[in-house]
Amino acid sequence: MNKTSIILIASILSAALCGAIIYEAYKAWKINNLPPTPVKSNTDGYYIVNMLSQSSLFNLNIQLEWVAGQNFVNDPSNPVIERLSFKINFDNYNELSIKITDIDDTRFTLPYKEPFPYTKVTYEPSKESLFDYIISVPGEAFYFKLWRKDTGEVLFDTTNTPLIFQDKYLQITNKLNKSALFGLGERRTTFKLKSGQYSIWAADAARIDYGHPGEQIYGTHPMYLKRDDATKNFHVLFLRNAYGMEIDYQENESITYKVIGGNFDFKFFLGNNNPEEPIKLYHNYINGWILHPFWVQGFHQCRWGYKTSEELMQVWDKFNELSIPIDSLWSDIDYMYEFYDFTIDLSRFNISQMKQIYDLKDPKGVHWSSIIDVGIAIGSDAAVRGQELNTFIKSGYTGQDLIGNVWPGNTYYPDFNHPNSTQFWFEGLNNITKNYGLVQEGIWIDMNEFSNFVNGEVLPSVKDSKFLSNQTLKSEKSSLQLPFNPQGDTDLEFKTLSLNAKHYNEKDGLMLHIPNYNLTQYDMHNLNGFGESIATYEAAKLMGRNLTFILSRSTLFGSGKYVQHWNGDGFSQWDYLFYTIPGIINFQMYGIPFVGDDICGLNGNATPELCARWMQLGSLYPFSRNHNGNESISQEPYAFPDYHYVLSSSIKTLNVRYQLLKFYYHLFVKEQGSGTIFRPLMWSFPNDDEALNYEAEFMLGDYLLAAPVVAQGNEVTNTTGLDFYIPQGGVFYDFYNQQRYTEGKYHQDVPFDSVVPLFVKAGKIVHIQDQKPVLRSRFLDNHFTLYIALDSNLYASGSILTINDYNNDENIIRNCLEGANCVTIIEAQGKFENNSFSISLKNTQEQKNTQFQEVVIDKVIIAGISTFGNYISKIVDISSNPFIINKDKQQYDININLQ
Ligand code: MIG
Repeated sequence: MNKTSIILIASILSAALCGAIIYEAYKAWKINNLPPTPVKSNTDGYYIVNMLSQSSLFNLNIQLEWVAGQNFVNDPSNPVIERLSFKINFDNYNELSIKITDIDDTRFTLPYKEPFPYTKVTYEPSKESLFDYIISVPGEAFYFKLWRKDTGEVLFDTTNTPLIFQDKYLQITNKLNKSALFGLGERRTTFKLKSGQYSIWAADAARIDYGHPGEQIYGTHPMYLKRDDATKNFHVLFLRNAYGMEIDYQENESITYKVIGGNFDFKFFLGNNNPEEPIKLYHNYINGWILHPFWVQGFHQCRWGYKTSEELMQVWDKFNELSIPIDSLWSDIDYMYEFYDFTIDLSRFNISQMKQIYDLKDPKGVHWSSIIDVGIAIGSDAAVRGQELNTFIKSGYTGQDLIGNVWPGNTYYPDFNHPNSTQFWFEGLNNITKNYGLVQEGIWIDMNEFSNFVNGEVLPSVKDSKFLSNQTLKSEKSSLQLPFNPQGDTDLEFKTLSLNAKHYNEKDGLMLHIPNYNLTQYDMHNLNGFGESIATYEAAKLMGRNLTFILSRSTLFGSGKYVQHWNGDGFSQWDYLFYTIPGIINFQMYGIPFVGDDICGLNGNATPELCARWMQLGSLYPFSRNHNGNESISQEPYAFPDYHYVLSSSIKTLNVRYQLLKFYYHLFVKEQGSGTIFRPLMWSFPNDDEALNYEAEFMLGDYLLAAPVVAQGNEVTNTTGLDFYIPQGGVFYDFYNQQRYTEGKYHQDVPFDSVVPLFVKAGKIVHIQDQKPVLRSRFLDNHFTLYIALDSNLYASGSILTINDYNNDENIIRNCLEGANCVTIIEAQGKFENNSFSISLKNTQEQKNTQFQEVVIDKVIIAGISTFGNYISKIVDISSNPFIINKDKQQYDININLQ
């Protein structure tokens, strides 16, 4: 130990004697670390540790001071913040925050309360902290290093890398050990991230991110899940900052954050080798996610281009005639009058025809879901009302309502920080029911990045032009000169609003209020869709909805508390089909597990083969919707009459979805607002490195493994060779024929006309609907077959909801949510005795407050009965004397004749 450290510790001790309790003392070692090499002249300099300002039981606060180098040039438009505070907060033994701010903490920060993330846990004193750290000694160049005490795994290490903290440019580097990283959304890319530069800046775009700046898409999720190669432990690191940023990632080497505002506010969540643990902690931090109504779990048909109610009627008729299961038929922007929000074009949409399709009392009736764009058409009633309520974003040039241009021509954009915006939005949405008598049960909020067909805004001089040509654009240059562009060559105002546009910023701001601050789009851009999500949710509540379904394209950390999501626009191409899987998995981590992707693709034309494969895969998406672009050829399941396999496999695969519909929904209910549903293999097999390479396979909960075909096959044989993998130590049984699969690689020829290869994990029980086919979720009864996949101890377990009315939101809320619980655990134990085999079933309530309605088990499928090294399966019909679950701790024995 050198002299400086001794002095330091002595001073801490004397502070302790003065009454402060030192829990985590300032740990500093002098390691001759050199000041980092400057990157630019205005970063010639470095921060030194100045002094320890505070140390208490749960936090440590250190001051940093800027030391300018010889070539330092301070940029007055983007000055270096000379004195910083570096704070560590020990939130719990497995949660820690690190915050670097200006010394007085006056910069833009998202409030530490809802709707933004905040720490809810309190320190559990009985648990020893998993964190350990060092910080450089006073007078030395600043660095810090954080690691796991138990394994030594480094979690953050800034040694010898620059810390830059200017007004509009922040940079910090974390050196990485050998590891895999997932997350950093939103983008369409592989699940395991490759080295690259990843932008975060909400953008309306259909593309794949190959790791170049500007390839990101709609949402803001600066979190990653990291798997340490050596220990196979997982943790989540979240950067609590919604500014535009670029994240440079070098696999196994480093990750550098380059952010254009706010603070560095990092939060760590540690887990062991079950990734679900840190993810659940993260979800809890971002306020969890909400449950959707049951019907939403069904199949949805949509397209951009159902231009009349007659056309909707034809689609509906086709689904009915061909017995294709469906719960919702959607309306894209076509239904509106001149693309005006909150209107229906009555010349094309006949209300009585609509009411017939959407009459839920008719067994054939379906739910109406429809789109709302964020831009409010100038000239529409809504625009008048919005101006009355003074609720639009203001131009930074004119001070008047900012004018953009979207489908209806020129538009205003609601400022969802304005206190009147909730009322405005509620009135608009409510007008649809009030004026037309139709209930928009699924509310689809689109273009909410906010998307704009002109860059920035429309100048007042061209305000009256309805459709603008490129020449009328404001200017090529952004309204602000930026020291750094996180989108690379793409201007930040590209297809969105001017950065200098003004937001409401008074004490009663709905999302936030930053005192003495000029609040603009620069600060708020990534919050646009989030604000609209909250307003839509509030409006739905004001309209009396219980469980809500709001499908939002743009999301922020914490959006899952208000909305669900689909992954936006893609192309009808094989690579896009594959990328839907990592896309859906990513949103599990981002806390919006009910997510889907356009089945058969949006842009371009789907081929019959692609569409069949997409229907097969898509039937297992949490949110399962076939959706098409305006220009594309039809792609409903029946749209390829010359290729009958599209229809026939769609019906088969949707029948499987509906057989599993209550099981699938139960996975969401069981998680109680945090955690994941649709998972990579790695989640269930964290120790198997090979499993990381099979990104096209996924698991539903820890129960079912799916191996969809995502590549083109042979048009002569109408089959595709599928290679799939059963992870190490895994035993699975084919969902359809109970064939046994153990660890290893498999190859199968899968006909175009088929369902997704699906396997039940040994040791698990899956409940399947007996009834078949069921064409609407609301007609599913409460009779089930239990698929019991025995493990090597002849044991299996699962769970089931103990409610019998899934269609009644209030029933679900009362019995399953809000402090109630409706999950009962089902266990099965097999036993050989003399020459017979028996299975004993029993159920146990998951929590004391489990409510019991009636569930009937009238069939069991038992896989994995081992006799002399052979595995056999049995299907037993017990409907004459069913296992009726209506209270806790029931037992039911089945004797099985193995002859
Ligand atoms: O500028 O409403 O992502 O699903 O069909 C395109 C038309 C606007 C984008 C959505 C897409 C929707 C389309 N919309």
